[in-house]
Amino acid sequence: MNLSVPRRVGALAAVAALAATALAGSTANAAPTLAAPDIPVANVKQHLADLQSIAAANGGNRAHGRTGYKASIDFVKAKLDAAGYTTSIQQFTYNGSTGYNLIADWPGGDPNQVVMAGSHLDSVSSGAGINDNGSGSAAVLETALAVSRADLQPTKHLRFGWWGAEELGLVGSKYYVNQLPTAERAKVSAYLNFDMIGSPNPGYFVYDDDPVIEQTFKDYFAGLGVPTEIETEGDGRSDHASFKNVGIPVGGLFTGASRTKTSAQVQKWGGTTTAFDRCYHSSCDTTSNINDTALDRNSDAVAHAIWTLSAGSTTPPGPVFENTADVTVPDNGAAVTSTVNVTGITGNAPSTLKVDVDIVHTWIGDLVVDLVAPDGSVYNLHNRSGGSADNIKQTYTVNASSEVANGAWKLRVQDKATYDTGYINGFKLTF
Ligand code: DTR
Ligand code: CA
Ligand code: ZN
Ligand code: ZN
Repeated sequence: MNLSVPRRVGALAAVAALAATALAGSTANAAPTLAAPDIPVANVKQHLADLQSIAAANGGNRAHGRTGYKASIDFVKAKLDAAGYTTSIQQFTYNGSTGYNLIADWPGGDPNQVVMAGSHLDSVSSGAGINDNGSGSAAVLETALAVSRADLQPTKHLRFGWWGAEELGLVGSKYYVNQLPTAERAKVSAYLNFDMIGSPNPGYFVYDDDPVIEQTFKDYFAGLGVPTEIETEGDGRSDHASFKNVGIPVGGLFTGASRTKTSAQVQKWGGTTTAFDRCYHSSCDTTSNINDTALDRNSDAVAHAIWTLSAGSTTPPGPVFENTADVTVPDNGAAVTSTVNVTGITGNAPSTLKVDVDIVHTWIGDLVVDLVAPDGSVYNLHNRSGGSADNIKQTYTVNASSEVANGAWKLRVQDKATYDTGYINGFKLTF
């Protein structure tokens, strides 16, 4: 749950006021950015079908050094050329074979502020690589085509990349970054990476790297009411590492590979306590190895991030106040609190106050979690839901526009049932 509705006296009146305020707030405070169009998931799936056909016609895969990879590059390039992009193919050699990166620039925008999105186009040799990583490649391609259809004229310059030989060690993206002059690297304000975003048993993971990029994705999923988690094993695991290693701000999305989805994650996202993608690096990674909802949501999130981050008028997140002290929650006992003292903010809190909650506790169905404003107003965030799931690590968006911002804000946690214990690990407000 990402939008909390205050459980205050006169809830119906409050909800009505909330709805009115939220709409007014969203109109009044919206950053002047164009909304991204919906990305038709049918188009993305058609690209995946085409990539699978390419694999079938080229020995069953699209791996580095094989004919299926070059055919994939030519397929993507042709669509971008037809859509008005300035494309180039960068060759490199690895393991005695020629590799290829495809770069596509959308004409216009400030060349000194480049927003990049990329994905690796190669598969492993055992199969067609439709989730890994046809999914990322197809979503980035369709977003680039949507930019063309809209004839978007963003403030910043847009560049897209499809990388070779990622499966052999991020080879293509490393080559691209290494070849990029230092002065050109400095112009890249963001690199967004999409590697496996349609897993059949999906999770919704956001890379925990650049905070503005991370928040951009989190906001999108919060708007869908889809909870997200931080991608904990992402560092070094895909092409964003090549960019991060030279200081370029990075972010991205991921729906999971061979790791097993936990019961808590099943409660959150549905699915089963099995691998996020049981066909990871296997011959069964075909067009039937895709969850359409995940592919659709993530494709739309790609477009949202491209439109938002290239507009140049994104309102950066406001000040952050955090308390990371551990506070033990007594078993079936009195409520405890973690407090942040907010200072230096004029006026009221925003209608989209971000509340990051981190509670380590087994059986979260025991818990009632509230945000308590400085004047004592209570905003319920969690009320005994979640059953046997463990831990609450989530960002809630609270309409706190009726609250004065400065003062002592408290996260209040009470364990209302015996057995199962835990503690508040952290509490953060972003204004
Ligand atoms: N190494 C990627 C798959 C992968 C595994 N963990 C992550 C985390 C974030 C992005 C991608 C991945 C591959 O096999 O292509
Ligand atoms: Ca869509
Ligand atoms: Zn892979
Ligand atoms: Zn991959």
